[in-house]
Amino acid sequence: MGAKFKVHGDLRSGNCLKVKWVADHLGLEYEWHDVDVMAGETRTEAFLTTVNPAGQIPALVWPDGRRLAQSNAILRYLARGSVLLPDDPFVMAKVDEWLFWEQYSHEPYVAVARFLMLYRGESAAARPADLVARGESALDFMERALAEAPMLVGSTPTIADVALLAYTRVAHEGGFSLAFRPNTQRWISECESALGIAPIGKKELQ
Ligand SMILES: N[C@@H](CCC(=O)N[C@@H](CS)C(=O)NCC(=O)O)C(=O)O
Repeated sequence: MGAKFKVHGDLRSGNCLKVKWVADHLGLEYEWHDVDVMAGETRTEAFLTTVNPAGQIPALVWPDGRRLAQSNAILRYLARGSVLLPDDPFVMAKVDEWLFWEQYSHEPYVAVARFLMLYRGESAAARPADLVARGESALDFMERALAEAPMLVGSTPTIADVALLAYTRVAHEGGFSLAFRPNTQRWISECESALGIAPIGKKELQ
């Protein structure tokens, strides 16, 4: 894997936790550097020039100056050659299918609703109706997929599961309920157990 890299991230952010979970599960050596988004730390001149010109976390920086951003691109890179990203071209493409879907059809609704409530202190009732409808629809889509198969791709967790786990397990913090989504609840518990992540808890999944 090469030299120890630095992960710039925030442990409250699902996008950042994805990276931590994969690095920890694979036993990679890294240094974690906490970044406070709400304090504007991703927009300083130093951050933009030395970490990520796009002003976002997670972002990886290597001692030789190489940098990598976008959570799912980072997952793909860190997990290459491991059980989390099987080496079969079609399986890889199915993993990518979920990674792109997560960033376009799930995270912009489920994670943004959480941001509004958790970071901005807004109420569930104040969430925009379209955001709620799209978030519910994303969670329904996952519930249907997980009725058909143990994991999103195949029978053991891949980075597709890691990417979707990040904001799905805390969907309640964005005002969504998993109470009537038993397949999703089962999948969350199995992913947490397989990845060695402390369980979010039954109450939170209701
Ligand atoms: N598509 C990006 C999204 C990254 C993102 O939205 N990061 C947030 C924290 S979760 C951030 O850095 N926000 C700070 C800002 O935009 O100024 C990814 O998957 O890494």
